[in-house]
Amino acid sequence: MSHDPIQPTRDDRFTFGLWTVGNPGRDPFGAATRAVQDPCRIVQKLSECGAWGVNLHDEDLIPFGSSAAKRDGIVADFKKALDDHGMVVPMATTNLFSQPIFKDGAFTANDPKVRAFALQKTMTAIELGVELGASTYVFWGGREGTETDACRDPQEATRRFRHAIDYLCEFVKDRGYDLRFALEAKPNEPRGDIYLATTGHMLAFIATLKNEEMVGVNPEVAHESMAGLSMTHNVAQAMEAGKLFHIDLNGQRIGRYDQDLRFGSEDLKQAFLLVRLLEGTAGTTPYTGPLHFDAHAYRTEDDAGVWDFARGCMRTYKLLAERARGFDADSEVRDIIAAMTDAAIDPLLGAPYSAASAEALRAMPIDIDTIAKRGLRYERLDQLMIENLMGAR
Ligand code: GLT
Ligand code: MN
Ligand code: MN
Repeated sequence: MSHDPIQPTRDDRFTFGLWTVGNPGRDPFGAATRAVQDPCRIVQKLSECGAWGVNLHDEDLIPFGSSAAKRDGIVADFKKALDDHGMVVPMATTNLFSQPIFKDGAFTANDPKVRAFALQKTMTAIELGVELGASTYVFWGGREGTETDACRDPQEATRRFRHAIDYLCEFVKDRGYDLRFALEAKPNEPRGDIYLATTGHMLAFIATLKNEEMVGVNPEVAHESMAGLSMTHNVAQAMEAGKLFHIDLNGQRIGRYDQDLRFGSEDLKQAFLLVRLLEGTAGTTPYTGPLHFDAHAYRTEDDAGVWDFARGCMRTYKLLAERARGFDADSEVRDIIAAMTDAAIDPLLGAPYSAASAEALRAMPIDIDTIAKRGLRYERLDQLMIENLMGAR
């Protein structure tokens, strides 16, 4: 059999949530089109497809309200499946949105009993995640929002959310767990408006936490795109701040509901630029954490289509990584980018402020007319990217 260079392997660090490939195709307008799958079978199938790991919410594995004995049995079977199929659980999270008690939010709900229950549920779910080996814990506050802002002061919501994250950081420290938190933003859906709507909001919020170093972000392509923003810019800001703890890869068209489509199936150019950034093919520091696909197969698919979908996410990522390496090795691309450097001025701009450096900078002659007239060749650069993407280079 010939070697397939885009066949996913464990070394690629690809992961899927149980809820992603396990999505039965239910939507607000229609019932499930696929059977609910056993989590152990998902582990086996993902392993066969070449994934490295599987992520979960507490309720993806343990049905809400299960007895302690039932829970322990499920966990034992799941651990065995992980071992049998060489799979890991790098990330875990809490379902704080499905149960009706969370209709007004979880950590930000007005009823203190709901907030207390959200903390109880999360502490139990953190124990489960740690037991399964997770080192990242995601917080996606899908219900932390409003339809009517008359119900609470949004400033109070921020304070409540901060209290919950501060409290849970202390819980993790108290237990001595090796666990970091990753906050995931979304602008709306299922609530009319969700607090801390984008990754940028999350980064600003994290700077106000007591254990700031334990908390980073989990940006999702679909969620940043729903807000009309550039996923690549937002991920880059998180990387530059040392805060990209996790990532949710999928596909989305701007202006729609949260589509969670197969990675790279929409806006191929943005997907390419994102992979280029994550892989650091332009010479920047790469992201080395899990590459998680938070997406699901079209509702039209049967079981076979689900695994086509999963393989598609991983194969597209690998193809884009290969394309990005080719693009950044292309001498014409390198020449266009290198033309922006200036050996005389770069060292001066790189130096910290001093009275002497400021004087040197201010004395530097700059021919503004020539610079303003010069074409930057970005049209050619973008065309090179498109031709590279289309396999013409
Ligand atoms: C839910 C949501 C995702 C989050 C998951 C983690 S659950 O499917 O749509 O974006 O990442 O809670
Ligand atoms: Mn989504
Ligand atoms: Mn997500």
